[in-house]
Formats: sequence, C-alpha cells, structure tokens
Amino acid sequence: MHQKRVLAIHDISCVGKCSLTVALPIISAAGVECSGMPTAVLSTHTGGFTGFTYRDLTEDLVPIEEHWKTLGIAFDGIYTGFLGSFEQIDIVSKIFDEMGKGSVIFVDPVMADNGELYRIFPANFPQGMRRLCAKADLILPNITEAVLMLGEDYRDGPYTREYIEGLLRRLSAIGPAKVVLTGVFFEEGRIGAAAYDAEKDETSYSFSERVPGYYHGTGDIFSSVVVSCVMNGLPLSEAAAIAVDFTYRSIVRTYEAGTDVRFGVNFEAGIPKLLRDMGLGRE
Ligand code: PXL
Repeated sequence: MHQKRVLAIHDISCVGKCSLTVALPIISAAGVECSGMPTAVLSTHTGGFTGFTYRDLTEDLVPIEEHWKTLGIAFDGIYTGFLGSFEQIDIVSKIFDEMGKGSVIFVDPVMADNGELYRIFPANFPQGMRRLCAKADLILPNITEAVLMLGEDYRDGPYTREYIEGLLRRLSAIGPAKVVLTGVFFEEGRIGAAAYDAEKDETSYSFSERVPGYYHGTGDIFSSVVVSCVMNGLPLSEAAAIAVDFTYRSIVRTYEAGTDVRFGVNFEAGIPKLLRDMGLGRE
C-alpha cells in the first residue's frame, strides 16, 4: 500500500505545543508520513510568553526545496500554518507551484483570533494569506481570519446560519473548493466548526460544549486532525466532526488538570481514541 506523505510547513516553537510540534505527532499517528519544513525556530510560541527567541529560517527555505527537487520526491499533501512574513508567503506559494502539482493543498491562514490580527503582523498581512488561500484545495480559517481575508468587519457571535454560509461561499470564491471554518456558534455554551464543500454545495456543522478560557495551539491541533482524516480518505464532514471532538477533549483534559495553558493542551492522551474514531489502529 502506498503510504501517504504530507509536507508540513510551519515554525517550530520548541515549547508550547503548536505548529510543527503538533502537526508531526498527530499526522504521524494517523499513519501518514509527515515531513517538515521549519520556517523559524522559537523558544516558545508568541502567545502569552515574553522574551522568546525567534530565528528566522526564510533563507533556508529555497535551498531546502532545491535539494528535495534533486531527490525527485513528491508529497500527497502540503499543509501550511503560521508563516512569519510576506517573503515566506511568496516562497511557500512558489513551493505549491513547483512541488504541489499532485498534492492536496491545505492552508491554515494562522494570523488572528478574537477579532484581532496577532500584533506581530502588519495590517495588510491578510491580503498575503488570501493570495495563498487562492491556491489551496482546503482552507481552515477561524472567523477572524476569514473576515480579515474578505475585507469585512468582525462581528461577535452568536452567528446565524445565513451569515456563516455566506462567509463559507465568499471564502470558497477566493479559490479553495473546500473550507472548514472554526469558532462557529449559534448559541452560547456550544462552539465548533462548519465544513463546506463547494462542488457538492454542502455544509455540515459540528459542535461541542464551550470550555472557559483560551487554549494556545488548539487551532493547529484541529487543522492537523482534519489533514490526517482527509489524507486517510474520510469525508470532510466526518473529518471536521472528529477534529472538533478531539480538540474539545484535549481542552477539557487540560482544564481539569489545571495546568498553565500557555504550555498547550494535553492532546497526546487522546490519540488512541482519535485513531479509533478514524477507523485506524486495529492492525
Ligand atoms: O498556534 C499558532 C501559532 C504558531 N506559531 C507561532 C505562534 C502561534 C500563535 O500564536 O505564535 C510562533
């Protein structure tokens, strides 16, 4: 059997469980080879810590790709997350053109939450991410990232189905045939994701209970599970439902443990159930 291979292009935040330290274990556990292209090395992620180190690896990205081209390797999927600059967006866009011909392209336009662009990004950064999303097969924005890329004002929830389905269609019109939008809620106390397939013009929703607090890295956990499910051939609606449940359980486990949330959530303990939900792990 052909083992699928995904290239994950993210920073590596050494401590704090996000980006590559989440994508690698989750995608590997799902039986998919996960190659990594680290865009930067940080001592921790940028959310909630001060004094973190940041070594930019922009200069290494093209030589890494050039070497891979000499090896004749191909990727079944390319999955990008946090990118630190317009230059990195342009390089990744070129990697999609040069190495992504037969690949499913997943873009998580990590840059904002709760109505605000992360402070490290310039105000026009969403336009760069929009250009990258135009080349993707599947994008995974949260509501803030979605409205910033669409040039619309941020609204607080609860949302209506009409509003969410309008957002999904406008996002898909940028280019991607599939959109998974996170942070969707129609009532207080429950939150989840909407998955839209433009070819079928179908939208599905998955919700869980909302746990109080803000949990770093959970967007990357969610997206890594969706990537893992899609690469294993699961339908998008099922992929989103499994990812909502896995992320929710990781948050609850962490909330109950009362640990410092800056260090990320305990997703590791949920991996055996994740594999069962995906129909794997019975070998
Ligand atoms: O989880 C997203 C993310 C990834 N990488 C870095 C971050 C963040 C969110 O803050 O700071 C470096």
